[in-house]
Amino acid sequence: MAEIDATALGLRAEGMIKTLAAISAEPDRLVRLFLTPEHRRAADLVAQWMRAAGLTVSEDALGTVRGRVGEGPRLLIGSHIDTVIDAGQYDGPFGVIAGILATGHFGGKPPVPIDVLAFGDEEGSRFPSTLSTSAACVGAFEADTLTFADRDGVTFGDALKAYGKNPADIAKAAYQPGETLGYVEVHIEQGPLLEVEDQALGVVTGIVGQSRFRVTVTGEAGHAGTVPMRLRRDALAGAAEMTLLTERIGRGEPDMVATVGRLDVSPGATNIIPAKVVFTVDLRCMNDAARKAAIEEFEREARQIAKVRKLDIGIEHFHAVNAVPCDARLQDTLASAIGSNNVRRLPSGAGHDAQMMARLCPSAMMFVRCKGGISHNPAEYTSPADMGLAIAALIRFIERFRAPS
Ligand code: HGY
Ligand code: MN
Ligand code: MN
Repeated sequence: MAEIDATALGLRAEGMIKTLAAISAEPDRLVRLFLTPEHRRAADLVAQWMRAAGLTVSEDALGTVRGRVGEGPRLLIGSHIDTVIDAGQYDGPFGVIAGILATGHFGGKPPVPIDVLAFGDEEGSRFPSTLSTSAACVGAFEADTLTFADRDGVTFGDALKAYGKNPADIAKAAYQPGETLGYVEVHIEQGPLLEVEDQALGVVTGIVGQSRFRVTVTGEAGHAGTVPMRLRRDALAGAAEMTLLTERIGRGEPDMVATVGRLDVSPGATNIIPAKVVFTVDLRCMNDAARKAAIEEFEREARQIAKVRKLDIGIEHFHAVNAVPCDARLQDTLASAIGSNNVRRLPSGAGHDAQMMARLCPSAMMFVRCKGGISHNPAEYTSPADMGLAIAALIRFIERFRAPS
């Protein structure tokens, strides 16, 4: 087996991260959304890297780039190349780059057939969908997703056709039973634990369940100077109270988080009482029952706030995924590949394609330390040394990987 030069691998990964990060819709911040020209350019670059690593490249009906080596049931290694708005450079891309470099280490003859997958819609930054491309791989793509529209009113289906794909082919993207042996994803931790505990790598025990929904609050526009406070139906004041309700609910459970990440006000003028507010809620918890109870609590209390303020309220759920435990056997293989005695095992508060892939085959994740735990932020960073250790551990994982009995 060829020697593993973790330092060289980390430096190669760093160069690839920088090259990919240059592909953005905007000059001053990293924005690379699903089915955009930037996605196309990034997919072409990743395909080029896959071919250079000795992989045979294809693309499925949702644009996932697949690099294949070997025949027969296979190990899947993947992550995503789409980003959030004003993103960091490592969230997603590092997992794809690690998969390519680790698979390429075997010079076309890995001990197990492998597909490296570059998913395009993990973040859900363009359409109100998320994990749609990995959903297609597991045969769980929901057709109504094709009707979802982006901020410009372009539907998922139209964007897919403009990208050169045929929605009628989506079903063919699904791996068939028996085709896959397991899925592994390498990802930055996006949290502070590994850094605080001075661990470069960790093994993920489970991925949090999450719900995303949109709240529309409707009041009445009015003159900011002439309408007395007691006679107002101020949609933003109501939404603000609901935002604090969201925060209170998130604080209510030890491992729950709840976030209002986006809020649009109309008509949005200084001297007009806001008539309508649309905001999103992202609510997560490892305990699915607690998450569902929290949503019921939010809906009940938000409706009460609307009633008292004589506002109308609409709540539309657009994403829900249950918490997923990572496969115990693959966790152990990852821990042995990492090698140190007390490998840190930790849950993921971020969602990942691994959550969806677990519907298809045993799935696991390895985390790599990131600076300050910062992510979804251009300050996101992980060192070439840590990336090299992660890729070396992934290589040893591939060597140690055994098909489920
Ligand atoms: O939001 C998430 O958890 C992931 O980064 N998409
Ligand atoms: Mn990610
Ligand atoms: Mn992310």
